[in-house]
Amino acid sequence: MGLTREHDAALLGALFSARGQRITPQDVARIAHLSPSSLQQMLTPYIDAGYPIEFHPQGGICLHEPPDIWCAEEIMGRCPKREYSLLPAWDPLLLAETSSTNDVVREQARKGARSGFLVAASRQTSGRGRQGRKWESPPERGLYVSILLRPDLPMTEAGKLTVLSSVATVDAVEMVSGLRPQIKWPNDVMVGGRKLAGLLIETEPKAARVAYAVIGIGLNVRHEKEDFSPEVRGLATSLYLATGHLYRRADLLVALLQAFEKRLAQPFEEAREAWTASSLTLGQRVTLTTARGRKHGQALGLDESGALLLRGDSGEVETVTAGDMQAC
Ligand code: BT5
Repeated sequence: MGLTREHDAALLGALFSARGQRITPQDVARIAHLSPSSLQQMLTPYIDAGYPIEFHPQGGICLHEPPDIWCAEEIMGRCPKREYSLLPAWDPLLLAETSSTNDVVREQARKGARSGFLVAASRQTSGRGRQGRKWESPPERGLYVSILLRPDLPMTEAGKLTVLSSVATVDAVEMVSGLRPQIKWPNDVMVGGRKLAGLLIETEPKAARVAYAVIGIGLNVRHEKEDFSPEVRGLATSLYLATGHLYRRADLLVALLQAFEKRLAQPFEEAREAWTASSLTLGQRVTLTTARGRKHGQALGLDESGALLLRGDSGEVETVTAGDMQAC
């Protein structure tokens, strides 16, 4: 590896921005601020890891379409901090296997990790949904990622994070595949009526404000039908099943981080509008199952804090912050 992780990241970022095209070593060196002579040495570990980087005999260097591999330097190099970003630079930790990426990030958050720290794993052995439900996380099929944020928000507005994160997930899927999924309140990302992704957002309060939030996203990327259990198979889909194309998980992670950075920097109103435009259930009659029982009514939209507005059968409008929704 090179002098620092940042040098390597800049180099991979430069190669990815010219993906599939031949560029001169001088160009790469100029973008990544490296001497041409150090390039080959720096790139060897990445070539050994499986990145198809070719050095041409007459000079020039090319990154061919890479397989579904990733490394932190790729993610860092392709997601440099944007000028408008409210976050420090992304700090990815990529694991082959873990229990739940949300648990790893929570543990690091308690130890003081900063906003922008994130963990992605190729496999989770105890991937979680809400209320103790399971998130099926077979190896190298899905993107299982948790992002640490330390937003300056009162707990009463924590619902905004679900809205922002759902919209960023939809943006990322569209950026990579051209497919624009729909959002089913509160945390499902759907394609053709099936669940493509789910979000698990865990917030830690401190004096009525959000001390930190862990944004967990599970996105089904390369699953075949048999990769889902029989119970989930009929309800779930993957980008492969929906499009016939095997996308790289790293490309989706990069798109997700870029979308996140953009949405976080925007006024919440823009995310709310995007959410409304992508909503599967707005305007419909729905049944909500909440901790306080079942409610029927019409889903009207989101309020300024990100909570759902539901018009009950007797006409009264109430705000709901958690629950499960079913179309009637
Ligand atoms: C969710 O819960 O949809 C949140 C899923 C969050 C997963 C991510 S992965 C990275 C991070 N680390 C974690 O441990 N979790 C987060 P919920 O709305 O409760 O939905 C759970 C239900 O979805 C299950 O009961 C199944 O019916 C269904 N399900 C399970 N695995 C699925 C999959 N891979 N694709 C689609 N549906 C699934």
